[in-house]
Amino acid sequence: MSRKLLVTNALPYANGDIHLGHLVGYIQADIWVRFQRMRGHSVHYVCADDTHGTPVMLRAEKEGLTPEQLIERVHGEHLRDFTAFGVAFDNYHSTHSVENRFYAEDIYGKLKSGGLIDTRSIEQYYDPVKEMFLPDRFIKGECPKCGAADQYGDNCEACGAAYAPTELKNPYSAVSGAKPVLKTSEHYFFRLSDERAVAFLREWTRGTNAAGERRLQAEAANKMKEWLGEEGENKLSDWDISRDAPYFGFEIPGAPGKYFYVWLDAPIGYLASFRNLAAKRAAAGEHIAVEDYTDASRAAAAGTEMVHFIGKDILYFHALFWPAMLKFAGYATPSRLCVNGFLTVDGAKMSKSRGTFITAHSYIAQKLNPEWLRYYFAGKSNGTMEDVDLNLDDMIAKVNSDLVGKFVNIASRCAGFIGKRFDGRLGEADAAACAEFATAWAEGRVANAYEERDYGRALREIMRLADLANQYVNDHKPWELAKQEGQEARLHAVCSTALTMFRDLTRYLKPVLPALAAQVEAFLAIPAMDWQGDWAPLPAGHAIQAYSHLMTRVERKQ
Ligand code: B3M
Ligand code: ZN
Repeated sequence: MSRKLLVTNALPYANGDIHLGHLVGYIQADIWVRFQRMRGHSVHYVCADDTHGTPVMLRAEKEGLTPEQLIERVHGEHLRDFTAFGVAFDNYHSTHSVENRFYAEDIYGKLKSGGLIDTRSIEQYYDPVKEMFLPDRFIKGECPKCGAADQYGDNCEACGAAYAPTELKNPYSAVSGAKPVLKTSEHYFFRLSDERAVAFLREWTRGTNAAGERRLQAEAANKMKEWLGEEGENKLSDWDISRDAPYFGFEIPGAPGKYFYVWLDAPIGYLASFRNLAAKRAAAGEHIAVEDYTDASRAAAAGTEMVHFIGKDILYFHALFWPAMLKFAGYATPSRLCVNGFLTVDGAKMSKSRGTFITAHSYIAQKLNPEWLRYYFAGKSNGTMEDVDLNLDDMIAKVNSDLVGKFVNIASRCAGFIGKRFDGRLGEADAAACAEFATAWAEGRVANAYEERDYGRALREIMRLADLANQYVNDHKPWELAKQEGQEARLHAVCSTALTMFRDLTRYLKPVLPALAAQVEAFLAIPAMDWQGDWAPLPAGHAIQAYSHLMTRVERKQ
């Protein structure tokens, strides 16, 4: 049965560059999407920039731009970077859009009529010079625990303590330098502590989705248990969803001067991007039934799935607030969260001072092949929330030994003979020699690993098969057969067999290395490869194109 998937990646903030740490999750999602499509499933893959909030507002001001100008420029940069790494969204939209305002207002309105919105007064630090309330990150002062100077309002980088901004000693505004004053204002809350929400979240965490899979990885489910507490317990607090003007965002209907907090409309951006995609497709004459994905009862009937790929730092938002908001507004809830860990470089956090903070753009500007990184990250991904470590020597070794040494090498040693000696036409492949390849395909070994997002396991199986293919070539030595009299037929069969094996390996690598796979499809003169049907060798008599080099080695100096 064909699946109907809506797949999303977390929306990057519009106030910063895409870096290699971001790319872990984007590459993981893109691989999964490409794999599902090869299987014949329908996938809509969307993302957007997360544009609202104080940091964007202040950064625009600093650059002498309006927020709209800033987010437009950053949108272009982000899309450029994702495209360069082969992360191929069907739509890359913005949370500052008419679609997002529509959904935000609709969801809020429904929560309100469901009795799940409250207002209450809270006291917060206010910058009397800048005349604005200060988010925790814009208040600095001395750590109440260790006394370190210039610490942020939420936690201390020197001793790791977490605290409220009001506990800071000698606080000052990071915006104007002024001493903040406490000021009261009315805020809007989403009543997450309502027993309906708690009961629903318990059920949602435990249950399975339309595909019969668990919605959460084991580690994420454990986190949820911790947050939700024991049966009968209620550990959830209501969620503050409003911010006071000045704020770059959407004004709350019926609440002048109050804006939706950026995290309220950020995940709604998934739906907004999807709706915008549908509008673009409609203009091209194609119909996407948006409500089959967004409306709870229609989604259940249509069997659609909504799958979110996110980093582990934003699990809380996606596993608590987001499903509850959707549920009590009558929207379809997420089928699955695929949570990835952080990127470390040489075992440590990426750091600007150590020079290990690498942006996507600087990687590309260095003329490094983006598929090297896709391959490396894939090999390090196992479908869990574990961190992924980038070690450059390891990456160079993997790319050179696996991709160049094992994979590309098979084609480069056999293709020339087909061109020179057989007019570019393949002979009969030796099916018996390909037995392990046929079995691997029939058993779906690689497919199962991709499905489970255990790409490391997929690549290990692919490289095991690549070793077999190289063994085959080494055993039959086409370069020697080519020099011997009367070995024409043998040479033809050996090269054709090896190229069939090479075709298999490429097909398996295609979700990870789409550009390389496209080059191979052109070289083998075959239609775009998918993941359907029975295993069969490349047919005898099929004409291929001249071989041209597929991938170069990474040099350390690069
Ligand atoms: N912009 C934070 C982040 O990039 C936030 C994600 C929103 S996802 C709806 O990690
Ligand atoms: Zn401290």
